[in-house]
Amino acid sequence: MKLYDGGRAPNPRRVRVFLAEKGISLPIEPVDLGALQQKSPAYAAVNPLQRVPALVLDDGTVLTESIAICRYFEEVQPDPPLFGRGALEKARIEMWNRRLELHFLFPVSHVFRNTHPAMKEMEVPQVPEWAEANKPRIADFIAFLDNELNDRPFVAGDSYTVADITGLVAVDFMKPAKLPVPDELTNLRRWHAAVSARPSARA
Ligand SMILES: N[C@@H](CCC(=O)N[C@@H](CS)C(=O)NCC(=O)O)C(=O)O
Repeated sequence: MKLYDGGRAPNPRRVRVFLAEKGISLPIEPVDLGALQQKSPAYAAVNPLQRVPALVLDDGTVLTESIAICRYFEEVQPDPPLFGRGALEKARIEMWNRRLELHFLFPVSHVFRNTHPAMKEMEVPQVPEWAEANKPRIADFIAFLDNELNDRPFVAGDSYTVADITGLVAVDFMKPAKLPVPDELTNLRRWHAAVSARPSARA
């Protein structure tokens, strides 16, 4: 088994944090996105979509999509349960993870990819107007999230879940995207400090 990783890029980091929370370690093969190694014929043979992460199982099966990879490991090693247990809890965690992906991580990624000079060869064409269009959506969503975090310690409830991982990675990715986290979002800041203090956040 081998995990193709992408260093500081947010989606591979989601998988690394997830694995750290599970206490799972496996061989990691770095893919140098800065050198566009994801577009090399060797890596394109692994993932024709030329994106990381990708997990290759011992029988040669390739899994891509961060959450699909996380779900695989959740089934292989259910503890701690990061996608929840029982119908309602699983649905609530899925809801929050999707909300954070669609309304937070992906928009932050659009801002970064469409404005940062280092992304010129990956995001073709870069559309700065699309970055601008996403900025107020991000601001609205983090204000909403801040309000939600008023009455619970974690995004989806009382326990740390995959939704917190998506949120942690999204907040951290705001920095290179040059997006501010307003001081007044005190619940968001408290939650971010707590999830950042977990050893898994260093993954
Ligand atoms: N939906 C995919 C997204 C994968 C993705 O976009 N990965 C980025 C790094 S965060 C990438 O490989 N970018 C390379 C490129 O755009 O050429 C997932 O969740 O894993």
